[in-house]
Amino acid sequence: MIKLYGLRMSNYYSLVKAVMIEKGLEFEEVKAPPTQKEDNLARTPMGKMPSIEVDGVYLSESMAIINYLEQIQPEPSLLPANPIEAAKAVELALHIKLDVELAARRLLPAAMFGGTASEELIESTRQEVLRGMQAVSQLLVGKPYAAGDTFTVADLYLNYSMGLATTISKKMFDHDLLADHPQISELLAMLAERPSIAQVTAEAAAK
Ligand SMILES: N[C@@H](CCC(=O)N[C@@H](CS)C(=O)NCC(=O)O)C(=O)O
Repeated sequence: MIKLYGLRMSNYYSLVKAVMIEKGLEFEEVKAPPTQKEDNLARTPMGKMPSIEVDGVYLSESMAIINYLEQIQPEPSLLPANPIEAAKAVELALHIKLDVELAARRLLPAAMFGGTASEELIESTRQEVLRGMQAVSQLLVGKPYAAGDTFTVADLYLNYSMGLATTISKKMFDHDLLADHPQISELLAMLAERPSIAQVTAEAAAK
């Protein structure tokens, strides 16, 4: 059985967990905080969460894990069958992850853990996150899901990345990231009710 390492409070852990639920895979959750300790680094070389273990092999990075899960359990697929549509879904997921969430994360210590950030860092992050949101908005198809008519990895990254980016943006530069993107807000409301996502949310709240 697949072991999923990390903590339920992590958005990327939650994302991978939702994928396994979507695919009906059996898995065991193992509590593993992000540390630079040897055993954790063996599982996940940056010490981050999540990671999985399959037959004694460790794998980190949510996109690599999803790619593996997609191959061992192709149905239901989290990518459109058409190759270019599948690539567009991954493109959108990457822009959400790298240009919105990861950009905003630079201010995470200041926003949530009592750290400090220079005015320059706040302003450069603001500009980058807004540019990322423009890219996401340009690529987002809707109708009804992020990449088109089926639920894909793009919806998962949208669901699990926007919360953190929105919170950080509100706190650090008093900007409501979703205010100019009602289509994204509506999609997020729909995704929150999806059974896999609702289950992950409920279990994280229960601890
Ligand atoms: N690129 C990684 C990101 C994982 C990540 O940033 N995890 C966070 C928790 S949501 C973490 O472990 N942070 C602790 C750290 O940065 O040391 C992925 O997609 O899986």
